Amino acid sequence: MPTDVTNLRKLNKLLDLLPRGGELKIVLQNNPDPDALASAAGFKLLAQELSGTTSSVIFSGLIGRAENRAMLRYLGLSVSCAAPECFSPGDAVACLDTQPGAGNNCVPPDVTPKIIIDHHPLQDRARSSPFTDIRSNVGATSTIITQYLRLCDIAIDIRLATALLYGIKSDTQDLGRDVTQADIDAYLFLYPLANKRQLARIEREPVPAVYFQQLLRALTRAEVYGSKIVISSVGATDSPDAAAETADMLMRLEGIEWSLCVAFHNGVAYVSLRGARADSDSCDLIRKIVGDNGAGGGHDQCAGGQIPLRNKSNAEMTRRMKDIISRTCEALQIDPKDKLRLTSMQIVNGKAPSQ
Ligand SMILES: [Mn+2]
Repeated sequence: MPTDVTNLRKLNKLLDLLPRGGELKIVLQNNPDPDALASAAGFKLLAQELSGTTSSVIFSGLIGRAENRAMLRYLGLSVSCAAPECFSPGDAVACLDTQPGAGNNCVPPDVTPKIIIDHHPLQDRARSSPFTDIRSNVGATSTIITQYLRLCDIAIDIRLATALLYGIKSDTQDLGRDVTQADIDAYLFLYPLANKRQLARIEREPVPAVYFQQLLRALTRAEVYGSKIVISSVGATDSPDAAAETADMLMRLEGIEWSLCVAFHNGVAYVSLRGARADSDSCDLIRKIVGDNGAGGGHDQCAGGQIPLRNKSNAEMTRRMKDIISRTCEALQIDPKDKLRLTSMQIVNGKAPSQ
């Protein structure tokens, strides 16, 4: 049980801000992942127990990944899709696993959230919120939420424990990426409370045929630039999460330092970037790649960006992909002509050969 004084002080401030017996809108990132969904369920319980606050969980986009839908089903958390018009100026809003200004949530520009709990780098717009607990070094928002629940001695049932455990597990790739002692402590606390058999089922949730078709497309298109980075695109998809999933998978290619994958969904290019080394600074690289065209952020080994498209045409997607590749090569000082298609590469001594 952590007796962290900072957490206690923050908890007192949180108590002042939660609408007592009132309503709270919990806003997550667009297309939320397991960390965001588990954090929402945990914070909803915290607000209910502390102040009798009733929370609704909202986001834009969809829950694409089969595993995430399975987790939500098991968790029994009701969520709804938000449009900007469902916010009123007087609303009590809490942002979890995202912040205003991050470019990946539906908080309108004129709404200041009362509460922000996140583990992504601080955004300027977040500074005007009365309560912020933003710890960019922590591996998952679920870790922070678990700390609050423990601090308040609130019982975490088997479903919530399983979800929070999965949130930490998936954001840190089984405690192997962007992880701190706080994540490990939360993980070890949750582990005995969680349903491991159910978690294994969630992680092996059946996927539709289109999943494999998309995968084939991404593998066929994958190219290694300068023996350093593998870049691919899943093309137009119903599941923007496919970019992150494919970037994770391509990161396993031996000999490379980076992996990047793009998914085009509903007029937006979703860019996922992964770095092999613990000090990769993916956050800096994604910002260089996205530039002024959109928004991006993340951690050392894992980052993401969103770039709005001018239209949904194939020509626009091709143009955007070319721009992403040229910006990436420029940032990494690679000659864009120094490239090899993944499917025709020969592996020499376990390393991706250069041309
Ligand atoms: Mn997260």
